[in-house]
Amino acid sequence: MLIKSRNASDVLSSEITPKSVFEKRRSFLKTAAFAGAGIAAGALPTLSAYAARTPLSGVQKSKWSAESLPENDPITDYEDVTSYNNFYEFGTGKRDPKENAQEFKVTPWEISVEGACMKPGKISFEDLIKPETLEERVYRLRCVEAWSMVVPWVGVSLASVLKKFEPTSDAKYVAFETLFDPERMPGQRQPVLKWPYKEGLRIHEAMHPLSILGVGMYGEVMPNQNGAPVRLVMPWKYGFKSIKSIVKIKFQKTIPPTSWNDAAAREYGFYSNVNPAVRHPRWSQDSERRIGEIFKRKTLMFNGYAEEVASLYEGMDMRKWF
Ligand SMILES: Nc1nc2c(c(=O)[nH]1)N[C@H]1C(S)=C(S)[C@@H](COP(=O)(O)O)O[C@H]1N2
Ligand SMILES: [Mo]
Repeated sequence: MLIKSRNASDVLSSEITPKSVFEKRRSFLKTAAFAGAGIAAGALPTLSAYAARTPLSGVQKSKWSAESLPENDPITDYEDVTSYNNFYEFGTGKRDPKENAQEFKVTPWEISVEGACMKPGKISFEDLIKPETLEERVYRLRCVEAWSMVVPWVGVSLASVLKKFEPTSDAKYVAFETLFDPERMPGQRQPVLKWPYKEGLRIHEAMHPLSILGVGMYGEVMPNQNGAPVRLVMPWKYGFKSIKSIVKIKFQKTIPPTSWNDAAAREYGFYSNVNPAVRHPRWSQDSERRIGEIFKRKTLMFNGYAEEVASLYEGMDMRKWF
């Protein structure tokens, strides 16, 4: 068992939750079947415990803590982040994923890593949640539909995972795919998108220190509706780049097709960097509504991460490469 003492300054943002949420969680822990002496001391989530609200242990604080955000940028309520979702595999309504994804079994789970690399292979969910590699990253995520949220994600650096497979010089892009299983993902029985959901990044974007594979939020395993068990989190890009329930990662020389670009190329480009200056053909992108709030906020270039990522796009015309 992993017991680690921490001093007050090590406290994770996810541990400083609003009181109502904290009380709810505590009463949940009391009644949950697996609640026992081991939990607070950091029991690893086991396969059988996954479906419930299982705390993740060994999560390290990162430089992307809640304190690193401006004061007017508080963490969004757990309730809002887990009940207002886009996850078309479980329905196209914002409330559908929470309702329809509860029975979705995510164990066992493996991601196959293939293509232009020296060591193709697989990553299991257990490999990803090894304590000490997990970090809390409090990131904003902005949907192309002009709403946003601030979430204490738990994840691992995408670069650190990808490097283990030793990508070759042909690996110019990285392609990602969601699980395809219409039995378990009822939304895939409708032709709303070309299934499975696909996304892609340029290798430099994938290797950027801000890019993570998210395995949890608010100190717990990823709720099903938010993309369990593992999803991308790309905070400077529109939300749809943050592909959920990933089963395949492929290094490749050519630009990967992506679901939203396939569906509407005029509206969704490959890069999809958050950019208040470039309109969506049907609406402005210069402001956004934080879920749980009434008044709109101004949208920031690269969603507020310009200092970290602008250099990736130096010399590119962002209107052309939208
Ligand atoms: N597989 C898959 N991934 C997906 C989506 C989806 O429909 N299917 N929706 C995307 C969109 S549009 C957004 S805004 C984010 C939403 O993440 P959230 O529900 O955790 O807020 O997930 C993205 N990832
Ligand atoms: Mo989105």
